[in-house]
This record gives sequence, structure tokens and C-alpha cells, in this order.
Amino acid sequence: MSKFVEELKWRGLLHDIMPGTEKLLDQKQVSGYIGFDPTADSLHIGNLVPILILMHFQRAGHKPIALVGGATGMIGDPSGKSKERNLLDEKTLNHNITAIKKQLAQFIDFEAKDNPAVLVNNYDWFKDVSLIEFVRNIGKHISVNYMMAKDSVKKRLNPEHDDSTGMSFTEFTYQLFQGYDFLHLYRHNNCQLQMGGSDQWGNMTTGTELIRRVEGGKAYALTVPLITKSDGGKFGKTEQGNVWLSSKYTSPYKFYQFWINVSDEDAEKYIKIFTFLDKETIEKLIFEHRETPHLRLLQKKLAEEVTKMVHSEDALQKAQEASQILFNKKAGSEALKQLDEQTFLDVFEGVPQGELHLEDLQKGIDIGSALIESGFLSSGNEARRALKENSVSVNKEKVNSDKILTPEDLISGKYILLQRGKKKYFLVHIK
Ligand code: 629
Repeated sequence: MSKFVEELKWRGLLHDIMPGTEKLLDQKQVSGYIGFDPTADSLHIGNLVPILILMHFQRAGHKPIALVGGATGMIGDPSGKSKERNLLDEKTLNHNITAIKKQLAQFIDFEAKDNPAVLVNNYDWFKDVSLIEFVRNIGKHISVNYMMAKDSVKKRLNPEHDDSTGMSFTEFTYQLFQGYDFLHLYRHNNCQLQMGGSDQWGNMTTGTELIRRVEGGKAYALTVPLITKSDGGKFGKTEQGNVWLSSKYTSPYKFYQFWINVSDEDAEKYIKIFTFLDKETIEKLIFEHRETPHLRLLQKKLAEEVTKMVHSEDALQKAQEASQILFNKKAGSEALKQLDEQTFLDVFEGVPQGELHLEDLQKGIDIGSALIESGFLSSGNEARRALKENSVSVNKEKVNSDKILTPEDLISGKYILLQRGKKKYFLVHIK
């Protein structure tokens, strides 16, 4: 049994831990769980940390249980939330549950011989619990005073606090549901440990308390820190919103770019958290990176490892090729034409677009007219000036006013990439 807690410590992945947890984990194989509520149909990189914890847990020889909150997702966890949440409808929830189960299965091994992972849905046991039974057998053991002392509740009830937006009975009961899950898994799966982000501590301790009261048993909890950014911004968000694990919402190219763009300080922290590289390798990398920060060795390795893990070797390669073309001055139209259509579109997602007709292209359009008719530049004057300044490129190659666009310039048979200066791109769709 390798040292799970020690591993978390050097990686900066340990926040809170109940006394006795480390000893238990060093002594024997333990079942431990993390819950994920189906609030969206994809996990995002904020959820990647708890997933990595389950992976480390399994690699250390323990049994990971991933819980999907089919029941708790219907209620809404107030932890870390300053406002009451809207309830999701059942159809959305079911769709989300299916998608999240599939994503989780990508990371933990359900076929491992000694310690296969287990996937459970708390709806499966809550659907049979009656209200009277719940209130008599569970509610009786936990006092309202105890429940109100939790951060997630206190914050919302204290009239002097900014977050005092109040709280429905529904959200107030959430911790009892999560507590009951732990009790259920303790009884049926011999589960002695719950893990999660630091926002979950309150809910986890309601569970260990319930197990103590109802079963006279001992259960444990540990949390991982919520990931921060050195500039104080929120981790895992870009201008376009969350960075998702599903390529449906965040393309592998954008995903790769997210990691490439982290600061030096954050890269040193994240490489420990988000990769499985060992301590020696990481220390060496950090040392080299500090000597030659302009090479961005750390960011590149980080982006490489995480993209490979979440997407695939193949997706990584495409993302790397695309990045090279975009950021390498020497790469020209030939390289651009080699990208597959999806990668090409991923790269230029969000870039303004216009249209030109195929028939016109077949006759040949001079660049001056193309700049205007496509909608890229707004006047003949502007087009002439841009060409005179030698700042116009077609498919990443500088052109002058003699350039005639023809079907030879097409990328994937239907696009032409116009560019003014270094950064101003415009994608022309040929119809
Ligand atoms: C039933 C539900 C349980 C145990 C846990 C849960 C879910 C939990 C929750 N978790 C967050 C989520 O679902 O809301 N009440 O988005 C999220 N979690 C991963 C980490 C977290 C946490 O999935 O624990 O801290 C984010 O890093 O916010 O029996």
C-alpha cells in the first residue's frame, strides 16, 4: 500500500483531514467516496481535482467509489453558494446523470483486479426511503443547532453577513441527505472515508456524526483545497466561461491553450496537482523552467499531460500542431491546409466571419475587393491603406495588392483566412 496521504501532501492536495485518517489508510485497504451532483451534463476542470484524488486513491491500492447525486441533485447543495438555487427538472437531471457517469468512467478503473472502482447513484436508495422514516430515523439524531452551525447555513442566515439571502427548508436539509449517503455507504459498501473539496467539509462531518450516532461507528473525512490563481482570479474560467472536460463545450485546442497560458507561478503549483509526474521529474522541470522561463517548459508539459489524460494522445497532437501554426511566424498556408476541418474551426472559434461566393472565387477576386466584400474591412480606403502598409495576410502569408484569390487558396475546401497585422483575424466562408 503506497502512501496516499503523503502523496497528497507533497502535491499540495491536502486541506483538512480528520485525526486518525492517515493511520487507517496506511493500515489497510479502505473504501472511500466522492460525490458529484448532476448540475450540468459535463464536469469542468474544477471537478478534475476530486477525480484525480480518486485516481491517486485507487493507485495507492484503495477502493474508490464515485457517487452521482441523482437525489441530491434534485435538492441543491448550499455549500459555497450565496443564493438559493433553481431546481433542475427531471429530464435535464437524467440527461446530466448519464453524461457524468460516462465522464467519470473515463478516469477510474472499474476492471481493476484487487480494487475495482464502483459507481453509485444515491437516487437508488433515496427513492425507497419514506418521509416519515427519514424524519424519525435520521433527523432525530442531528439537532437543528448542529445543522445551523455549519458555514454553508450560517452565512445565509446571519443578518449581518453579506450573504444573508436566507435559505429554503429544501437546501437546509441538504446536509442530512449527504450525511445519509455516507451512512448508507458505510453500511453497504464498508465505506469509511469521504473526500471532496474544502467546501464539502460541513456536509462530510454531518455524515461522520450520523455514523457515530446511529451505528456507533468511526468514519473519516479529508478535503482538498479549492484551486486558486496567483492573481486572485477564479480558477478554471476563461473569458468564454468554464473550461469543461467535454469537447462539446471546450475544444481540445482551447483546453490545451488554457494550460499553456497559466502564469509561471501557477504552473509550478498545477504541475503537481494535475499531472501524475513524480516528485523528482517535477523538481527537475521546475528547476529548468526557472533557468529559462521564456521557453515555457512547465506550461508545455502541463498542457501536454492534462490534455492527454482528459482527451487523447491524438487530440493532443492536433492541438499542438494547431498551436504551432498559430504562434509560429514561419508556418504558412501549407501547414494551415493540413489541419483537419474541426481543429481549424476550433482554433478560429470566436473569430469574426464573413462570406464570399464560390463562383466569384472561380473567376478570381482581387484582394482589395475581397477584403471589403467579405465584410472584413469597411471601406476601399481602409483596404488600400492596409495593403500599402503590407499588413494583410491570406492564410498566414503576407500578400500585396496584386494578390488574386482563387480556389487554390481554399482551406478544407471552404475557408480562407484573412488577417490584418498580427492579431486581427477574419474567417471567410466560401459558399
Ligand atoms: C452527495 C452529493 C454525496 C456527496 C457529495 C455530493 C455532492 C456535493 C457537491 N459537490 C460539488 C458538485 O457536485 O455539491 N454536495 O459540483 C463538487 N464536487 C467535487 C468537490 C467540490 C464540490 O463534485 O467535492 O468541492 C469541487 O471541487 O464543490 O453523498
